[in-house]
Amino acid sequence: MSSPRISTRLIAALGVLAGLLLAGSASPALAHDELLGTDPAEGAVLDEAPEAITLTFSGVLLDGDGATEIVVTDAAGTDLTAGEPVLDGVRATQPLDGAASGTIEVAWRVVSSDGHPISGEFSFAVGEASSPTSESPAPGGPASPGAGGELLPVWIGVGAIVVVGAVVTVLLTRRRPSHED
Ligand SMILES: [Cu+2]
Repeated sequence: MSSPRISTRLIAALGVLAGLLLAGSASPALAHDELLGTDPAEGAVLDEAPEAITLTFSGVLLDGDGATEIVVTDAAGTDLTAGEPVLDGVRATQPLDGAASGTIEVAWRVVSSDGHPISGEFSFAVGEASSPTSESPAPGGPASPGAGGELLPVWIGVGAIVVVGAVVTVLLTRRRPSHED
């Protein structure tokens, strides 16, 4: 009577393994909305400071307390924003005070239509790019934290294989003595 019970355990263990592998391989980043474009565009050089910055995404952004944050600063770190960002469907608009020059950095964070926050940054220039900023690109770049986060599900999958493999080995080893009586 012990053989059918072991088979059931084996199937259960393999089911858990399959579930963990599926969970590990499904990349949550695929479901996120993407930033499709900005106005001004990344790297643009304008004659005058814009009155607002508009970000356009691939999905309708979720509103909420502090959900949308757009930080706009000049090379000296001065805050250039005028009031709160305004959400309109797939667009987020941040009004500016309109009196800046040099390189202007924009760091944004919004809540994707799937409920997860996404963020990024870009820069443009008014008049002439400020030399300290244009000569020192950020080391690592914005892709580094995302790449590290993607590794976690892979290690969960590898851990699951090791654990389930050990369980299956124990079950198969135990099966032999009971089979002989
Ligand atoms: Cu998501």
